[in-house]
Amino acid sequence: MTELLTGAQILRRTLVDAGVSVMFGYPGGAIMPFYDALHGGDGLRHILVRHEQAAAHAADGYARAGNRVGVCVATSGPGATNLVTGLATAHMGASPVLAITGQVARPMLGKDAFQETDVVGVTMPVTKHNVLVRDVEDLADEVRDAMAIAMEGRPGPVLVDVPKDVQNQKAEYKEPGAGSREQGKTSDRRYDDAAIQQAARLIAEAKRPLLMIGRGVIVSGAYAELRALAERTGMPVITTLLGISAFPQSHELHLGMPGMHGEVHINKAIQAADLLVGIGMRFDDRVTGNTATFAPRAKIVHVDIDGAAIGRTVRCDVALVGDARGIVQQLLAHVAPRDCVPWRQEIAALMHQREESFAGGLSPEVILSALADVTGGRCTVVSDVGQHQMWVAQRYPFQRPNTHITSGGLGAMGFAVPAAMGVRLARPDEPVWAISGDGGFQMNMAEIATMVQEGVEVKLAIFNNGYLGMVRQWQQFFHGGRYSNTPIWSPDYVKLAGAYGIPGWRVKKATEVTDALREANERPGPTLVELVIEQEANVFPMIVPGGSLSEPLEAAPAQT
Ligand SMILES: Cc1ncc(C[n+]2csc(CCOP(=O)(O)OP(=O)(O)O)c2C)c(N)n1
Repeated sequence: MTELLTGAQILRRTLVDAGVSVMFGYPGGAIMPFYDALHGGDGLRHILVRHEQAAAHAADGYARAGNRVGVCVATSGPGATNLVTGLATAHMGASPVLAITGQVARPMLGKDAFQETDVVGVTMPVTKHNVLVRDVEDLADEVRDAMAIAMEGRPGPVLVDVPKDVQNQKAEYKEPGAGSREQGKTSDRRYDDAAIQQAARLIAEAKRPLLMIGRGVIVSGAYAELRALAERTGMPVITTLLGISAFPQSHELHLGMPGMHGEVHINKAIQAADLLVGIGMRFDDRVTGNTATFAPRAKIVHVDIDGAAIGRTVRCDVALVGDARGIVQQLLAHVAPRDCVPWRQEIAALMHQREESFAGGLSPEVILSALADVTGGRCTVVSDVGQHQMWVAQRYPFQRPNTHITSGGLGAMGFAVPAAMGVRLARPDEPVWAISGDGGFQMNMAEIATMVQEGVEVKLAIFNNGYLGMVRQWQQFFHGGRYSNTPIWSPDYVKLAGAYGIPGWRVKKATEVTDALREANERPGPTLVELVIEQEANVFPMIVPGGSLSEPLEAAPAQT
């Protein structure tokens, strides 16, 4: 006789059979049958976070670091709505997250029942797919389909909403059938040959070509292919914020980050280029500045798995829709060896030393080079949102693939601390550093308790400038220096660490940085380092929002 399981037990079995071993969540009334099914079992570890937003960010970090589905769980109503920022972050960051939410029982649906929120409605614009499961017979296949959708094409978040009575209904558990969607990439596919040849011709003819690569290269694992393409053609490589660590930073062809906080010679190169080959990136406004003046001399070849991204913000001369790895492989067969030495020399001549605004104090440069030294580059850096995020992107010498993780698309403050927990669980063998500002850190610092309770070893660094720094910088530059609600008080972070029972250090001088970071890196368990930096330091260079890449600011503009 086949054994009948409850919906909750089926949900658990489905996840385990799909290879899920860790998930992040928070219980509540409408999801209690599922939590009951988790009790005492093994093979599926549940990390109890302190806020559902953290569960979604942690699942996102896990997904990005592990290139697989990250799972988060919440109850109905407030539990589910607390996931929204995390889902939106995963949506913009192309990260495969599965959210499972409890829902009120079917007879209560639509009756404004206690903790009833139409979460399918609320999350529709921030998920790739979402579904309310009304019949336990469909539950396992809905979860499997959702997981496959999360991974296929441009990855993204999905949500499965399960009414409480469906969790209690009984049904037979059906093993994954032949009918369910296939997971996996399609790198043996053939792409549009004519477009590939046209792209190869443009690459051969261009005098000033540039490769611009984004997170799509990381998602498709196209590191070797990209490197081969760059080395065969001599094209300099620009990595977008989300493309950082898709190409070794120290490689002679690597230039750095473009756009709003890109180095001047990089943006000037874009403006002088006669060909841009964009791969796995979406030409967003932080990259292009004013699109009317962006790369005025360049033909654009755009490779992306998301057809909707092509032609959306900038013109496109050759469109290639598909997996970056497969397309670059195919392109390599048509690209003849060349070098771009005169062009590279031209770019090198545009480089100049920038005056730093750090008058002997603790500079991000000193901090980030010390971190690279003490970790020997063997770590993943998860950054939050703000000035510190830009300093990390500009200065940390990322060498290994997918070792830089940040909320680049949504720009959600509070991301780094919980996301780093997910990264660490996906990468238990290497240090994971969460770098936050004093503002973003205070958004999700409650997760230190999760780290302690669950033994998740995250290293926490706080760049404390006493301000919501990036907003203060904009107020200084564009709002007459009126610092409206950007000074921000912090608790004593060393005492805070003590309250959670973890070691903490406060660093004020450049000479103390290396020792503190080394100790924090080497001590087992979570550790915290507060770095007291100059309060009004600014991120340079800067393109004024909506301005042209040709007009960088390298010092604060005159007050308006
Ligand atoms: C959730 C959220 N709220 C508001 C913002 C707007 N914002 C962008 S950067 C920033 C300041 C960040 O301050 P802090 O965390 O101290 O980092 P810093 O810029 O000083 O390095 C703010 C408020 C945001 N990105 N995310």
